[in-house]
Amino acid sequence: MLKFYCLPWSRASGVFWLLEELGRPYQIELVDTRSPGGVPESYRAIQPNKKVPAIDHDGTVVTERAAICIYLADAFPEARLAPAIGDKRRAAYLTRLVYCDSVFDPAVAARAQGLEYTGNSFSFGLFEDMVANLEKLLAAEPYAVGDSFTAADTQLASGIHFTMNILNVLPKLPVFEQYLARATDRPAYRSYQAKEAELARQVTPIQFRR
Ligand SMILES: N[C@@H](CCC(=O)N[C@@H](CS)C(=O)NCC(=O)O)C(=O)O
Repeated sequence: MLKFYCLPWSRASGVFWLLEELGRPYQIELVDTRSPGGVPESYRAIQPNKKVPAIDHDGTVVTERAAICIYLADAFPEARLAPAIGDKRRAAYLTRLVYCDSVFDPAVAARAQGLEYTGNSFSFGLFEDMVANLEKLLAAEPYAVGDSFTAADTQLASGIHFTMNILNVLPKLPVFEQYLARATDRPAYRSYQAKEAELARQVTPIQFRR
């Protein structure tokens, strides 16, 4: 049994998309982190910071988006969403998948909050360096890792989509728009979107800061 602890339109979205890509049955557990009452303390036993996403695979709990994606893509190799150990592309795959959480997300969050800092003040470095890196990468390769779609793309494309089209923090560069068009033109993306929109009706609506 695969259980997915999630909240629609949140940092759980990339994992939601990945689960649809896997094509395996899974059960959704809604965790309404936006509810005025907050998340029950009991959820800390699953996710120590009471955040989403988390998964429980046959009793094994995995938290942190990058770890969840690496775990799932390796656990279900038939979905062909990760280069196998020993494959030369594995290094770039891990680097780019983890980059989404360790550099991209915090650099965008810092920019959104108007934080002023120098490149060596935080491990994620400067927003401009992150944008330049992704622009160069996606101009050179159609996907996060070469010619094929991997679990790194569910993270990178969902992050780019949310921060560029919804938060309006990431610049709308043609290379990002073209990448999004390519990466999201997939049946699993469409089914994930439909399911997420349906679930969004059952939880506290998302509010954006102006
Ligand atoms: N480091 C976690 C962060 C996940 C995260 O920030 N989740 C947000 C979703 S937008 C959350 O649960 N926020 C609710 C809260 O902080 O109370 C990961 O990468 O999995």
